[in-house]
Amino acid sequence: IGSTVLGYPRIGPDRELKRALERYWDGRLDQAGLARVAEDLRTRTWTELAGSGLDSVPGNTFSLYDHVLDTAVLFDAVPPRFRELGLSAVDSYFAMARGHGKTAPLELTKWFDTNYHYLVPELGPGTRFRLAGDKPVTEYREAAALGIETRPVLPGPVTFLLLAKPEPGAPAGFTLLDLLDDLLDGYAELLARLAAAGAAWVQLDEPAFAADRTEAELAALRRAYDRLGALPERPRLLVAGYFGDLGPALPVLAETPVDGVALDLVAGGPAAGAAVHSLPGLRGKTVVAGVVDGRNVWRTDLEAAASACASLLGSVGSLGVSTSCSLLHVPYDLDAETGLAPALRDRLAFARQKIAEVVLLGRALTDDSPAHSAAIREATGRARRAGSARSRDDRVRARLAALRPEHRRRAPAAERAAAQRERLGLPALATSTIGSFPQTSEVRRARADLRAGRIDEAGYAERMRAEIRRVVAVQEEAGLDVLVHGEPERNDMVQFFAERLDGCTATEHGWVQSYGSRCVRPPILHDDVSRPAPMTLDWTTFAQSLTSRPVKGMLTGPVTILAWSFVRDDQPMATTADQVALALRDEIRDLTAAGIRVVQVDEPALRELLPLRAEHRKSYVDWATGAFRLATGAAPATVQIHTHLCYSEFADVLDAIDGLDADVTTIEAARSRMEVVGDLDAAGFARDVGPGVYDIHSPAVPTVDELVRLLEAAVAAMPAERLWVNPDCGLKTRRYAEVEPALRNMVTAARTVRRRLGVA
Ligand code: THG
Ligand code: ZN
Repeated sequence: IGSTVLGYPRIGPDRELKRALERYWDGRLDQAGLARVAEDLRTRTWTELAGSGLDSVPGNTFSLYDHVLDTAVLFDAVPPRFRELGLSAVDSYFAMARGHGKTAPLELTKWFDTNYHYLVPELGPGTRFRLAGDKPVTEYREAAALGIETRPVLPGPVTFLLLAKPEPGAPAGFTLLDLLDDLLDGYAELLARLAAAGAAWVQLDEPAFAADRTEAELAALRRAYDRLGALPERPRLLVAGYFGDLGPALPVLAETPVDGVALDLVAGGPAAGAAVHSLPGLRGKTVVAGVVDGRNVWRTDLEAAASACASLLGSVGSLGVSTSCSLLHVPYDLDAETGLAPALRDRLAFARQKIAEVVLLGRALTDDSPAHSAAIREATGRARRAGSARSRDDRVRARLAALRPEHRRRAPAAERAAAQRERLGLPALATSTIGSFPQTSEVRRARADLRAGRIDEAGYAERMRAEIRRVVAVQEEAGLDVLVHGEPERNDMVQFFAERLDGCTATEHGWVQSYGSRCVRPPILHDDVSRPAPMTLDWTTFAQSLTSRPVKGMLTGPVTILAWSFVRDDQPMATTADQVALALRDEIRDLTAAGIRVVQVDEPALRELLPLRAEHRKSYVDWATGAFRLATGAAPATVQIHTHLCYSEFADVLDAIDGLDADVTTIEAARSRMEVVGDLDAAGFARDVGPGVYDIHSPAVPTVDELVRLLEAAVAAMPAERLWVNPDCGLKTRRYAEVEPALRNMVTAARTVRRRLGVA
């Protein structure tokens, strides 16, 4: 295999696919037009990868929406509700991704611990896999016609099953892995077709084995690759396990007849490489060393990477070199980023630059000519000099060094609750919202006008204040108890803060696919972080000046800022998180000094960063909750700290949520009919909870009756005095025409239930 990458971005260097998809969905582009954009992107990708000097070019990395959905459709795992729609193939595919009329889409969920989201296949005892499509074969042939040999990449069969979920109504005894043999028939047929088309290698991704797995799951891995490896007509098989150390899965794979394994030596750490030496099964196989970080933006220390590769040489049949995982998680090209400070730019590598690093490493490994080692030495010297030019902020360092446990500790929760009751005077079942209000076209236009220089800062601020006046008026009219300013001034809840912190840089073109056509631009946390000036104070105090009701200060928490950024890798995450936390702590101090009585610190990503292996869990929960408590720890007992989490399955993070020690936690609950409230209470969670009473992802306006029923379910599970009433999440993506009646109904429902309970 030589030098390769495990995968590549597909949204397009200028987000061509995003724009084509959105035009197609709007009816402004036809199927042929969409297909032309897709084909053009594939051609450009293959041409670039082949032209860059990689020995092996990955194929089938293109997707119109998501590669897991592609695989489900490929093997005909299409739930009946989509078949019944009678749509064309491509529209049926998009219906699974986005829903169609009243037909709900597949669930979208996190791709391991990255910021990418995949669609969860729904499988049941009646699922009959069969090879129903030919995307990997067609794309293999398409590349071959351009003279480019590719290595088709697909999720492996075991990871595919482990990422799926039982369809609604599946019987209790149903196990996804029961479907393995049937699915392997489909993979076997596909491999035969790829072999017939001429494919020399196929890459099957099994990242699920970077997480803890049961014996049964390891046995399934063995069965799968014993079976696929034994096929008479097949391409060579490369099994890729990334996002961590494969642990006990590596010995399993080493004993199967697969031809190669790709290891993540970045996330897997030194243990991942060391394991190779003790496995005689690998001596006859290709081992692809993933030494270039595929999901962060730092330049590689090539000398260190080359020696990590070299240390494997005696223990493997043939050595390849690669990125640690697919480059899907980094932006395309650093060269597009013209506004970066040169000292920062010298430290960075995006997808295109990482390919060049892999090529250089591959050449040095296969040919120890002095020219190659000189090139490695020169690049390493440059990367190391750039890295050491990092600016140190001694003030921040001194503050970190002086931290004591009491900085992360507030007054006891009961004492705080009493002080806040007294100061805020809120009723039971107090009503509020999560923070953002609709981002109207006027708000977006104001931002564009500011960027284009059509208005100045003062003109922009005036337009934002006008929007805040409207947001406050809407809430007073609806009768909400705790108000927000609506966040019209924020583009993205992480980027907004990144743009205002020192040590942190937002990019202009660094788009990374989040799901489907949606992208984010993760900021880069590159130096010691500090807050040069208040970030949210003016907007919040302006809103508070308009009303006597409490207005919440709105901040993004340290864990979420890290989770949705590219974070420096030269110090522990915990240290960077504490630096961000200190900046937020100062912000909270300013807010409370200005009379703000409630501050919300959102941590929607708390769960996303949970380590894949249980052994790393405790240290994560410790630093994550520690950073949150450092951010909020200076708030007096009379100041109420809220937090918001964007999901309802928190059984596995309950200790972390508890560890945040927030006074009020708002969560998603409407779709689970408030079940989570009882779960929280049963688990001994003793502080206030705001279960979302309606789903903001839908434009439907909830009726008062519906809301009353949900609230009654909630008060049956937890005392009304500890319950809050709020929507599921922010209202940014909704329209005022939906938001106004929904909030009015929500307040009416809360008042109705208060009356019935006889509580004030
Ligand atoms: N911000 C960041 N990361 C995130 C989220 C976020 N990761 C998880 C989750 N939220 C992902 N969800 C979304 C939802 C919407 C969009 C992106 C990710 C989105 N993006 C716009 C687009 O692609 O058109 C671009 C937004 C922009 O202009 O900045 O709509 O909230 N960091
Ligand atoms: Zn949310």
